[in-house]
Amino acid sequence: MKTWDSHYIGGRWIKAQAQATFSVHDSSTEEVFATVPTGTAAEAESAVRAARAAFDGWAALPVAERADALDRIAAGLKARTDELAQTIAREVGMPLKLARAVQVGSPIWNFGNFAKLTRAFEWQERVGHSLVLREPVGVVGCITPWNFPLNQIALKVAPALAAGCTVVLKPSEVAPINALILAEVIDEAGLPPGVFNLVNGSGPEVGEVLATHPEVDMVSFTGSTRAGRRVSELASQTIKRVALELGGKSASVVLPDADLEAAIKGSVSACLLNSGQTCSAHTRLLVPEDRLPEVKELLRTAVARLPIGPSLEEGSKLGPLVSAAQRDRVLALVRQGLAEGAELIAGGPDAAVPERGYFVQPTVLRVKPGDTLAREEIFGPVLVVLTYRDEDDAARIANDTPYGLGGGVWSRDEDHAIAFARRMRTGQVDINGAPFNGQAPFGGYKQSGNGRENGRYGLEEFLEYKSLQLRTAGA
Ligand code: TXE
Repeated sequence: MKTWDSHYIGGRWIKAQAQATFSVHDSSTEEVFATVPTGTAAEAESAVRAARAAFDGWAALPVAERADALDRIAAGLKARTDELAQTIAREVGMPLKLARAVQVGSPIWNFGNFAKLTRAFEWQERVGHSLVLREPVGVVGCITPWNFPLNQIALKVAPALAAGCTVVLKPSEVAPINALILAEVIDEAGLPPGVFNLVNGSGPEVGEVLATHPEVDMVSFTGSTRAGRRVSELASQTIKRVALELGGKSASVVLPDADLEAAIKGSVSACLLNSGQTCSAHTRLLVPEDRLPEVKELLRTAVARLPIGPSLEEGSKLGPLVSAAQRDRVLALVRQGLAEGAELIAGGPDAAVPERGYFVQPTVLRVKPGDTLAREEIFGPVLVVLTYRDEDDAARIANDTPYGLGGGVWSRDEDHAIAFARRMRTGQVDINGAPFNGQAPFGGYKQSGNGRENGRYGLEEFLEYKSLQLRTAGA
């Protein structure tokens, strides 16, 4: 077991004040494999001061130097790919091979991509007699969750640093080790002291300092709607900028002219990636009423192709959930749904699972609009099926949720699918299972959040506009 006892503040590893620690569990074995310190409000304060002190210098650096620093971080992460993949597979439970590609490959790519985007970015433009400048927003507090822990950090820290902001990161207390490895990589990359700071700790203790502190200009949060609402309320006192990436209840809509087999297979994968612990997972499947019997058969076949197992075992397609609390929450919701009359199609809360590890069998249920399971984010390997009469009905059901993060549309006619996608009140729609695009904006409508991450859109989140009015009009 590894004991981490320090925070990274002002370019140095500073021994934690408190004795208390968070235990980090291997979600496949339930064993504690590391501990991290629980940071204090004073430590969060000191990290904010360090970030503030470093801001002017970092913001004034030539863009190319900041971009080079991001490239060094990408290279440092790449060199530690095996260790990071093992760590995240144990923390989160995602099968190792997939964790290597998704949980480690994506953050490396994102650090490199933000380096490129920064070099190519138009930092100023003429508008009539004005010169419009883009400048960093200032000190940024980043609060991140456990489901894609390093990538969610990368999507904030990389563009913030690229923009010229300085950062205080508070990662999830459930999956914090990958962030400590990142801090070691950043330390080796030789950034000026205070540009990047890491304080582990709880949301209420460390996170809330970042949300309230007057010297923090922006807070970028990913996590639950509950915590996001709290962060927003606290941040409003100092009118700081708030970016929120929250929950979802995204619909995969199978139109009547879709290739049904491909649509069901693709929808099941888009729901169950990371055992359903993905904010943009397609967790509601909408199918034409008269196709339901075929759909049920196809669903059973698709789910049977995804055996659960320990994350470090070859052959596991789905791992456990991240924690006992998360497993219990998911099982309780499914039981509530069954008590309300949901029909079980596959899996279920009583299906056999390995003795050790926070496992839940992938579960498919038929529900009706308005049911708890049709509306609440479950955040586990649970797909609910809803039927529709016609496309107006499908559009109404697809939009009948407080969220609007992801979604999918399936049709043999791409124009038909695009026309339907335009009716969906959501930030991303995958047509016929098309893959994720790291350059395209990612973020939510409605209660799924505010702001966008990924690519150029993600970089612009961390920038202010400044207009200079000139006498030399049009020059
Ligand atoms: O998230 P929390 P939890 C959803 C999903 C899941 C549920 C609970 O439905 O089942 O949330 O997960 C920090 N001030 N998502 O409880 O608590 C916290 O320390 C400041 C969706 O683990 O929101 C952590 O760093 N910060 C989601 C981060 O918020 C606070 C990913 C997320 O933890 C805080 C994760 C506070 N008062 C969960 N309270 C997604 N959108 O991908 C907590 N935090």
